[in-house]
Amino acid sequence: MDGELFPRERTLIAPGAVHVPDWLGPQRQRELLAACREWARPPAGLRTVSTPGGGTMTARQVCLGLHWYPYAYARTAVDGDGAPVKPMPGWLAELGRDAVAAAYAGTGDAGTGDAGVPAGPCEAYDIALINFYDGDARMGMHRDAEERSAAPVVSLSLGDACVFRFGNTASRGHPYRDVELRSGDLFVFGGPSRRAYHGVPRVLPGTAPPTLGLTGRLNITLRVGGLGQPPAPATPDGH
Ligand SMILES: O=C(O)CCC(=O)C(=O)O
Repeated sequence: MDGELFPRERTLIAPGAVHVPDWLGPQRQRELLAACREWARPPAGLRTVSTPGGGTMTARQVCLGLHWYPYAYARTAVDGDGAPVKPMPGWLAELGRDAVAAAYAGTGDAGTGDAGVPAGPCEAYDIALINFYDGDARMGMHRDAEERSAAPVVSLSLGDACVFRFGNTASRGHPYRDVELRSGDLFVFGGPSRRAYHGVPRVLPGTAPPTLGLTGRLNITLRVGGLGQPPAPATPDGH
C-alpha cells in the first residue's frame, strides 16, 4: 500500500465530491481509533441496525450528537438500549469544518469553483455516525437524506481499505465511480453531490496499516443535521 511510484492525488470525483488521500496522519488516526473504541462502549454503544424491511445492516454503528436509525434521527438509541446518544465533541465538529476547508481549498472565490460548491463558512457539524466493518460487512447504495442542512458530508476512513462507490443523485445505478478509500483518507461530498447515492460494496481485508492496530475498517461520517432537537419517536422503528 505504501511506497507507490506515484503519490495519490486529491481528486474531484464529481461536482462537489472530493477525495483527499492521506489527510489524517498516523498519530491522528491512532487518536481517532482510541476515541471510536470509547464511543463503541455501552450505553448507546455499537449496535446492529435493523432495516424496516426486516433485514440488518452488516456494518455495525454508533452515533454521536443525534442518533440515526432507518430513516430518522432521535436523541436516544431508540433501536438500541434506549440510552441518550453520546454528545458530539467540539474537537470532532472542528475536524469536520477543517476537512471541508481542506477538500474545497482553492476551488473558487465567490460562488463555485472546480468542486461546484459555494465558498463560505458552513454550519457546525453536530452528528457523527461511526460505522465498523468486519468480516464481509458492506453498505448498500443509499443517500444521506434525513438532514435538513445542505452542508457537505465528511467521511474519514481508518483501518482496512475499501471500495467506495460514489454515484449520482437520480438512482442507485450508473453512472458511478469506484474509489479506493484507505486509512487516513478524507472524502467530502456537498453542493450538487450532497444527495448522491453512495455505498461500500467491498472492504479489502488485511490492508490496514500494521501500526494502527485495527482489524477491519472504521468510517466516521460527519453531518450537519439542521434539525434542532428531534423528539424521540413513539415506536422503535419510527413507523
Ligand atoms: O463507510 C463508508 O465509507 C460510508 C458510510 C456511509 O455511507 C454512511 O454512513 O452513510
